[in-house]
Amino acid sequence: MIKNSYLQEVYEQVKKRNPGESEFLQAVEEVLESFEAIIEKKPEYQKAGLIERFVEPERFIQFRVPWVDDNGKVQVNRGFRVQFNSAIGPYKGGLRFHPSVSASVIKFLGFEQILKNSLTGLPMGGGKGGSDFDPKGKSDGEVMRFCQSYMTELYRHVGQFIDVPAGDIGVGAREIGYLFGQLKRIKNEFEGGVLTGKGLSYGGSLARTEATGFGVCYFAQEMLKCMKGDSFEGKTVVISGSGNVAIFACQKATELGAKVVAMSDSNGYVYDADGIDLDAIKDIKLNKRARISEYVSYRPNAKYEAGHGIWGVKCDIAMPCATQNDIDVDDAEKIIANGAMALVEGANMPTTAAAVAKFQEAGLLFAPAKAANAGGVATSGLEMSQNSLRLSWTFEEVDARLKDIMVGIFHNAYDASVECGCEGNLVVGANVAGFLKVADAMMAQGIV
Ligand code: NDP
Ligand code: 2IT
Repeated sequence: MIKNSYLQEVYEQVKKRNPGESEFLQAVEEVLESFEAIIEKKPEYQKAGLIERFVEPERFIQFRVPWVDDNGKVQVNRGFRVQFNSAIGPYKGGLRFHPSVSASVIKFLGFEQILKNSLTGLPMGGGKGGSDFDPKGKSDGEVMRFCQSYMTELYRHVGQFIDVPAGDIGVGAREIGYLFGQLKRIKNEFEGGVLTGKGLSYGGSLARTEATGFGVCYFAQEMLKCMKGDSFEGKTVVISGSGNVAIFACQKATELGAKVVAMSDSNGYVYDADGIDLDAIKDIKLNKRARISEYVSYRPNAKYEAGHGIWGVKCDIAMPCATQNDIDVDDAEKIIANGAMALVEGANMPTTAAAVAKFQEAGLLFAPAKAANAGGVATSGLEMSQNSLRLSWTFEEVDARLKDIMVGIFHNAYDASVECGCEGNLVVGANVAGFLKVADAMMAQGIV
C-alpha cells in the first residue's frame, strides 16, 4: 500500500497507462512503496516530475519476427526491446525467449534492471528485450533463423554506446552467437561491446557464464555473515530452476559447504538426499537440453515428482532461480514452517508481493533479486570493459571483481536500509540505494 500522495498519484497514472500489465505494475508498486522512505526528504523530485519520468520507458520497441521452420512453414513471433532509462549509461539488459514473454514482462524486467545496474556501480542504464519465441524443441537451424530475423530489426536500436543486450531465459551462448553473427553481417563492423555473454573466442569474458549464480551466493554469503554471523557451511539448500543461474548457484553453494537437495524445471523437481550431482544436471540441461526427470537415471536413489512441489522440501536456504512469481503465499508458508532462515532471489521477481511480506513478518533474511542477482549484469559490464581495453582478464581476476561488487552491493543496500529507518530490510535498501544514483543523474541532466 502506497501512502504518500505524490507516489500514489504516480502509481494511479501507471495503472491507467499500462492496463492489465500485472507484472509491470507489481514491480512498480514495490519500488514506489520503498520510495516512501525518501520522498518527503526530497521535495525537489516532485518539482522535477522525477518519479513520473522514472516509471515511463524512454522508448519501447515492438516488432514482427517472421522466420521459416524446418517444415517450410512461415512462423511469426513478436519481438520487444524496452530502453527504459539511460541516465547513468547506455541501456543494458538481457533478452528473454519464452512463450510467456509480453510487453508487461519486458517492462517489469527493464524497470528492475535500472536499479540493479545502478547497484553494480558500473555505468549501465536499464533495458530488456525478448520474444514470445519458444526455443524448446526447436532445431539449431530454426533457432538460428529466428535469431537472424530478430536481429534484422533489433540492429537499428543497439550499439556499444546505445543499448547492449545479453542473455536471459532461453538465451544463452548459442543464441548470443547467432545474434552477434547477424549483427556483424548487417553492420559490416566487429563491434565487440554491443552484446555480452559472447563466446570466449570472439570477445566474451571468462566467468560471465558462472557470474549470476556465483554472485547470488557471494551476496548471500555476505548477508549471512553480517546479519546472522553465519555461513553456507552445513546448510541445506533448495534451488528452483536448472538453467544458467540455478546451475552455477548450485555449484557455488556446494563449494561454500552447503548441500543442495532439490532442483527443478517447469515440469517438476528432483530430490536427492545425498546432494545434487551437478555433473548430471549439467549433462541433462546443457548438453542434452532434456528434462530434469532424467536425473533419476543418473542417480537411482533420487526422486522425481511432477508439478510445483519443490517448496515443500525442507531447507535452510531457499533460492528461487527459475522465473517470476514462482513463490506465492502457500509456498512461503511451507518454507517458513519448515524452518528456513533465508530466501535468496536468483530469478527476477520470483516472489509475489504477499509472499515477500510473509517472509519479512517471519523474520527470514530476504535477499531481493535486483541486489542478489546483479552479478550477471555486473560481469557483463566487465566484459564491456575488456572489449574496450581489447584485453582479456583471467577467470580469477573477473571472479575477484565480481565478488567485490557483490559484497559492495550488500553493504550499500544494508546501509541504505539503516538510513531509511528499516535496518535489514534489503528490499527498501536495494531500491533506494539503486535509485539515488539514477535520480541524481536525472536531476543533473534536466527535464529529458
Ligand atoms: P535459463 O533459460 O537458463 O533457465 C531457466 C530455468 O527456469 C529452466 O530450468 C526453466 O525450466 C525454468 N523456468 C523458466 N520459465 C519457467 C516457468 N514459467 N515455470 C517454471 N520454470 C520455468 O534462464 P536463466 O537461468 O538465465 O534465468 C533464470 C532466472 O534468472 C530468470 O528470472 C532470469 O531473468 C534471471 N536472471 C538471469 C541472469 C543471467 O545472467 N542469465 C541474470 C540475472 C537474472 P524449463 O527448462 O522447463 O523451461
Ligand atoms: O536479469 C539480468 O540481469 C540479466 N539477464 C543479465 C543482463 C545482462 O545484461 O547481462
